[in-house]
Amino acid sequence: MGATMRRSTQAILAASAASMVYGQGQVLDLGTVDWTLTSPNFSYINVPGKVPSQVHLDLQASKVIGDPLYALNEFNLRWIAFSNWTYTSTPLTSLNANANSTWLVFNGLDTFATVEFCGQHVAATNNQFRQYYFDITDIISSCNSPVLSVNFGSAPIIANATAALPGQETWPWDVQQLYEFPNREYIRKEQSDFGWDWGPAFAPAGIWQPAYVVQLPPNDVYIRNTLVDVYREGQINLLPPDQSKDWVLNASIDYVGSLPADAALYYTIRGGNDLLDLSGRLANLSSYGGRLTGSIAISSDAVDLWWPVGMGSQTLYNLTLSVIGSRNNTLATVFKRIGFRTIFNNQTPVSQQQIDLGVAPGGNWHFEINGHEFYAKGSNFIPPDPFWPTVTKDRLQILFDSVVDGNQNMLRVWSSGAYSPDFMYDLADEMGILLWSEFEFGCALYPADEAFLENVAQEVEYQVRRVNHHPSLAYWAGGNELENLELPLANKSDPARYPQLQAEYETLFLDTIAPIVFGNSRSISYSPSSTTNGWQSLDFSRRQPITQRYNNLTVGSIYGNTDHYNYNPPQAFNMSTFPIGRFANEFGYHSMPSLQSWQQAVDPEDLHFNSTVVMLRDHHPPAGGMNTSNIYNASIGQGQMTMSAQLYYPVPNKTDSLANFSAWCHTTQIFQADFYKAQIEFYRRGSALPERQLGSLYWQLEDQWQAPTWAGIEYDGRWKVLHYVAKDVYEPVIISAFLNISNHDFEVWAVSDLWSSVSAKVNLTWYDWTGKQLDSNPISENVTIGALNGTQILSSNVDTLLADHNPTNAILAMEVTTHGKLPNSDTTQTFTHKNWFHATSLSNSSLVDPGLELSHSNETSKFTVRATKGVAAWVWLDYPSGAVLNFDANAFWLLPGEPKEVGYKVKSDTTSGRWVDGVTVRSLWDNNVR
Ligand code: BMA
Repeated sequence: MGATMRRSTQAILAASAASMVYGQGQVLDLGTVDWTLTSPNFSYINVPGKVPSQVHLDLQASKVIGDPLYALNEFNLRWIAFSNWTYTSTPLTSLNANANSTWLVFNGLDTFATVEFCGQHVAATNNQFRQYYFDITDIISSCNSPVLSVNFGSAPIIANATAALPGQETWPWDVQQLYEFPNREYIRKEQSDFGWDWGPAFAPAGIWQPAYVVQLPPNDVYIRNTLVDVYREGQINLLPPDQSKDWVLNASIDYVGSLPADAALYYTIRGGNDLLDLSGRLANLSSYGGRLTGSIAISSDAVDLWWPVGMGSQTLYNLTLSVIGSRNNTLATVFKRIGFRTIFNNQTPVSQQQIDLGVAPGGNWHFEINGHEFYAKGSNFIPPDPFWPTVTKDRLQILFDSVVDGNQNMLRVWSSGAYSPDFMYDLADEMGILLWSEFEFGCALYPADEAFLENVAQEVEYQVRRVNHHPSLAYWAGGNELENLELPLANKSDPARYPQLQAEYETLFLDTIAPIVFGNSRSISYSPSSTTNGWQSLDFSRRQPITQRYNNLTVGSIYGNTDHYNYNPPQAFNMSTFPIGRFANEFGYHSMPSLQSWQQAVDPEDLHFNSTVVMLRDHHPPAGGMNTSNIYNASIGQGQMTMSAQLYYPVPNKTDSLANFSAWCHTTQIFQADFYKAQIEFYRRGSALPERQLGSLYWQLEDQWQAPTWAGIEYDGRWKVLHYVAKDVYEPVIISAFLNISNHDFEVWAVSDLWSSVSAKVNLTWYDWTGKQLDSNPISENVTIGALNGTQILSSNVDTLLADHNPTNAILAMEVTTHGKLPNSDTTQTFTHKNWFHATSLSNSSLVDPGLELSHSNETSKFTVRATKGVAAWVWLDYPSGAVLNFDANAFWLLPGEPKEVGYKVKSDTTSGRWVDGVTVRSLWDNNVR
């Protein structure tokens, strides 16, 4: 019998990329019933509650509190986190008291919940990231009033109590990064809920994920989670898959209820370019512990590959899995959308063949998609809101549009937020964004007692199985920066205890997590720490195969990935401080959001660079505790932004205080973008150097509130200077200059991440600031740029090049143009990239008024910008509040006379198009204008 799809199920499939239908069972979505929210601490609070939701959101909806993100409400609302909260349902009268079995299924409880049904205790929970399911059959059978109540204890208070338990683990004082609420490492709750250096600390509570009551007849099941693993025959995590092999599809469902002994698992796979239509019964069926598993082989020729954006199409297939009972009846059906791809994180030793090609010895550290190396271009994703229930698919769609518009193909989903919702992976599957995913541990060491490990094991098992089918899932890492930061700190502070602390780290991240990842998935690579020197050896006869390299390094060899934070402004553009590694997975510097964002969050009288409210929203360096007068640390962060702006750019000193604030905010964004640009160019050039550098993921993609942070996209979706500049240097083919600030050696390189070699035309021309061409050795030549490689265009010394010119009045315009094809594309495209080099910092350069002019055409829906008097540096189109959009280009440079047409993409608009009239243009020169 083939599992046929019924009409109703097709409709469901269209509505959602992963949904379920059931046999005769009944599923009550607890989001559809009425709830009240009360607190034993505050008898006067009794407001409607929601599922899924969190207490702060429900209190805000009932106007008990204002916007938590406004001004200093973060501090004013601490009382919510220190209180207990109860969600109580109306009587669930639609339930059947005589069902054969009744289950409560919570996809997420945040965090310390006591669940009662019909006035009886059901269970207590202690992990935000686990799915909990409870058999309440007995309770409902003798129930007068089927009321469900979920009482949440205060997470900060429970964390403190857990830390104080006798015999509890402790660590050297400086290892555990303290943000605001302490002791986050003892509990399994979103770590940034306790504060982080880019966000507020609310420690929210609530039924934050969908929840259900499931009622089943005898011999029926409810699928609570599904694993689908698609891999090449013989594939083993951490080793390169053989691309000539057929595919294996392994499917495994977790259910509640009772499965008939002869139940079978059927599949259909439909879709793709050739309208594939496969169906049948899964082989190798096994049933154990509430889990039914089977697999099939799929011919490699039968399916099209899934590729990340810019490397091919994102072909997806609809998979239906049906549990079929003894009478050929369908007990339950689940839909998953899948893709056929291998994504491999290559940490293998550099081979002799690679060395012969010029790669430095050591370990590889890069990704390969379907057997191909590629350059990973992207950033780090943080939780887009302090309150996850507000994060909808539509909201993420806007953000992910910006990811793709920004020429990014990979996000590192940072590891101390929450596991990404399925709809986030769905979007990434459709848009071709690879999601490097992580387990939620960061900037601390963690306990390794049995109860903690068991709790983590349950969490990891659920999450790995839940998301493994998404082709966008690229990688699993254990935690944030543990290997390069926390372990060395522990070693330094307490060398005697270090072996024990490292062993505990390995117990958690290798012995506990790795076997669960590898036991469920053969398609995804895993590493215990985000930043790492990689593995030293693998032994597949062991329960987990990895021996980490740590600092067993050979001089002259290069290992692992890198991060780079340097808050000493004079060193920002000193290339010798940039790390040389195989892959840059974090680097950054903070900047202010725009005036428009500040106005959403701060009263007009607080709109000053160092007003108390602005400063108390700067959490870098971390506040270091609950003291709300953390103004000292904030002043360090504000100072870093001020100093870097002063050092490198003309300093705004405008008479209008709001205009001055806005110009200052903007100048900190220019420095940020400039600093990231220098690093991205350096890393990308590394693809042509012995480090064979193959990735740049900067810190951080987006904001979760309006504050000074590392983000390139502000809270409402507005792009900072950084996101535009990253878009520009993430173009496939770029041209860049490299200055050694010590001896003034100077190089220009063209770099390409296309998969075939291209011939390119390059032009290098020196100008003065009025736009007059200097006679200093213009270059116009044709070069070849190798596949995923770079070509040096010029190697010289700036002092020699500008011997006859004043370096403060000399700028180099660079341009590369090539015709080539994106990977797996038949279409030849023109790739052009322009770049600028200034020999002295812009604060010391002879800037002139470029006489910028701006016009807009309603016909073409484009702006035209023109410099009429001189070279314009960092030309910036600004638009008013009320709309969110991005221009095709921004923060560019212009020669006089050269018109630049700029289109735009509107993401949201409450101004009925009137924002167009409010668009202004400025350049760095405007900082000099009072
Ligand atoms: C790295 C990250 C984050 C942090 C960021 C900025 O350490 O991993 O934990 O927010 O830098 O400090």
